[in-house]
Amino acid sequence: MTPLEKKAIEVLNKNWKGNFSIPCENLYPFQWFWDSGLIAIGFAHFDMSKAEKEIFTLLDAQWDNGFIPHIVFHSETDSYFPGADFHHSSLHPQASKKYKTTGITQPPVTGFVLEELYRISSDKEATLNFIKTVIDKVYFNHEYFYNNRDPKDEGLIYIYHNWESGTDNSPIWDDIWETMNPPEYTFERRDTTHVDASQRPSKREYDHYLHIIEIAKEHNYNDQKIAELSPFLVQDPLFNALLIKSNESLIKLYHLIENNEEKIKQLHNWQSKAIHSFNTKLFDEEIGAYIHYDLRNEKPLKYLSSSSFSPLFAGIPNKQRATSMIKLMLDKFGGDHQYLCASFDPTSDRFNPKKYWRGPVWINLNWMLYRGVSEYEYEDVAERIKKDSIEIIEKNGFYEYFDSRKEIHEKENAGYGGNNFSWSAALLIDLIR
Ligand code: 9WN
Repeated sequence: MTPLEKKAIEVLNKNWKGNFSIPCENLYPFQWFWDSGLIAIGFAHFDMSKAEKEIFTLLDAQWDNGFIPHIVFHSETDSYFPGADFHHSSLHPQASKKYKTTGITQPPVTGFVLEELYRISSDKEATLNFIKTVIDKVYFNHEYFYNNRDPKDEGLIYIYHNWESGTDNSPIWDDIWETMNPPEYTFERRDTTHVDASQRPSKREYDHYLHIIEIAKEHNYNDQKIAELSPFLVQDPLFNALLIKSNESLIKLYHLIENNEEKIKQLHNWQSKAIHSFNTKLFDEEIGAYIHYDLRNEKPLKYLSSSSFSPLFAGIPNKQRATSMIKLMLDKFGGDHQYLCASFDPTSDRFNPKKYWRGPVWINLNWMLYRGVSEYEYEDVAERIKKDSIEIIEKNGFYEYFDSRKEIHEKENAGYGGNNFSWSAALLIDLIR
């Protein structure tokens, strides 16, 4: 085992809290939805029982309507804002009675994570037995999305908050902030006591984030009301690609489990509608990749980001389209002076290589792009993404995000946000195994 892998295992074990993991100390002291899924992939390589517990605990916080929250508040610490009291998700009649949670969700990774656990497992029978105990919860979560988050029956799910996207302060949302004018709230930021403020969202951005939640709270987190009233209502290509990828995994796993014909049929129905809409509505010919759609203001958000390439991970584009997307990625994001893959278009004036989702490289997106590009058999590009991911971690440590400009890494530490960050460690393990 290499020293880097050893260190990655240490990071994961340190962030393990008995039944679940935190993304990192201080900055993120609770359990997060998509973090948990990706962390389980890392654990699966050396401690399957932790991988299973991670997923079990996450799904234990599922609401009675199938919704899975983006944060499960396992402790009372006030070192994170906004905490459980602000979110007050128990206003929703079907919210978890067992855990305090948020009333927003995150990208639905759980389906494909279960398939990853099965792929990695050296005891397939035991892992399939575990999967049998949780898979219906994941199916129920997908059913929740299609029944409650697709008002026009397009097979495309909306998100009603930027925190649901996982790519929280992407410059794409700037267009939506321009349509809003929230009050200037008084609150105490905690993130900027842990991390340099230049690497985090601004105070005004937080006003927008809080305002959307205030509106949801006024209506007890009722989905129909949110669809009617939320100023933020977006069909996000990353979120929808991960749902499609997870649907595909559920189909494969239900086949292995057997006797689930009805569910498999339903999953195929969701898939055909979703993939068709995705390829027509979310692909932008001019840009040459997938983009976000603003459902509230009925307009495409014409920006290129790492999310634009994420449909490769779910096998959504045909080979021809995939080929031109990969070329675009290399041309714009992959010059000799750049690490793949910046989170936002490096040629845009909204690009900021230090600020969170406005430009830095994130390991979770890199991992998805690596997997997607290799499925389309562009092994050299896949290897480049893998090499870049390992190199930035080797040079800086297991940070949350990294500067995409190579020259900065020669001069100073170019890892930003939280350190000893769980999914950077987990996915590094998967990349090098
Ligand atoms: C809000 C935990 C989460 C990730 C997100 C990342 C960041 C939270 C924050 O941290 O978001 O959910 O407070 O900034 O953007 O993707 O899941 O690691």
